[in-house]
Amino acid sequence: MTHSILVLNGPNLNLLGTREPDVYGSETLADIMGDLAAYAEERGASLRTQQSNSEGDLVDAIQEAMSWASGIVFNPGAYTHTSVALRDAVAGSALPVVETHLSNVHAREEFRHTSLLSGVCLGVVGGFGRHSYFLAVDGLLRHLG
Ligand code: CA2
Repeated sequence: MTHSILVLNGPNLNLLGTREPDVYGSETLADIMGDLAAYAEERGASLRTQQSNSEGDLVDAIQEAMSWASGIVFNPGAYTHTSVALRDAVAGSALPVVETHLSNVHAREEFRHTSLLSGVCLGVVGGFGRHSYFLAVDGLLRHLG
C-alpha cells in the first residue's frame, strides 16, 4: 500500500537557511523538503509539505489531513511549547503524528523542555538537524508497515 504523509512545519521555519545558521543550519526548508520527498518516494510513500506561521492554519491542515493522510511528520516550532489547540487537533485526528525538531530542545532554554504535543504523538525525534525529518519519516513508515 502507498502511504501518503503530510509534513507540516510551523512558525518561522520558512526562515530556515536565512537566519541563525549556527542553530538551525544553512539549508532552506525547500531544500530539505525536496530531498525528503525524494527519500519518501524511494520508499514507496508520497509526501505533501505545508508550512504556516499561523496556529489556526496548522489546526486546519491537521483536520484536512484526516481525509487523505496516513500520518503526519510535524515540526510545530515554538507552538510545541504553548499550543493546547494543536495538541487537541493532533489528539482529535487519531492520525499517527511524529513530533519533529531540528534542535535538541532539551539541551536549550528551559521553556523549550516542555512539549504540549509529545503526549498525544506516536513519537518524538529531535536534535539531528535536517536528519530529524528523515528519521521521522522512517519511524512513521515502519509504524504504518
Ligand atoms: O528545533 C526545532 O525544530 C524547533 O521546533 C524550532 C523552533 C523552536 O521554537 C522550537 O523550540 C524548536 C524555532 C523555529 C525557528 O526557525 C528559525 C529558522 C531560522 C531563523 C530563525 C528561526
